[in-house]
Amino acid sequence: MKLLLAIVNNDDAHSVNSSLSKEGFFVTKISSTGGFLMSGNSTFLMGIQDDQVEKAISVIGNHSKKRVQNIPFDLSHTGTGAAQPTGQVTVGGATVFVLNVEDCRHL
Ligand code: 2BA
Repeated sequence: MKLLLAIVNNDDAHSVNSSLSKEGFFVTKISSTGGFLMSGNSTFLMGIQDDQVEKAISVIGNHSKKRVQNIPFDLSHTGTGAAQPTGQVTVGGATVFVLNVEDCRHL
């Protein structure tokens, strides 16, 4: 068994969530914050069988778009405090971690 941790843009979260559920996956969605942009994203937790990993990743990938986002403030912490865009980064589609699960019990 595996645990998938998938970090997804908030704008894609509803579509990813409903598509995974429709495909029969059990999903937990957690509200999270990216450490670099400090903006909200969504993290999905999914306990799944090994042979379902590629299918789950494919569903997530099909509903997660890449976006170019402005860096909203000075991340170099030079102390200007200016709320000016200082550049752009490409965010997403999704970042997916696949972890081995030793045991899982529904009690
Ligand atoms: P954030 O940390 O807010 O990062 C947003 C985007 O900023 C990243 O997009 C990447 O393009 C850029 N970025 C992040 N850290 C950077 C750095 N130290 N220097 C330069 N650019 C940087 P994605 O790579 O698509 O990541 C989207 C979100 O997924 C991230 O939001 C973070 O919440 C999560 N994430 C991505 N890689 C991760 C990792 N290795 N571990 C934990 N979380 C990760």
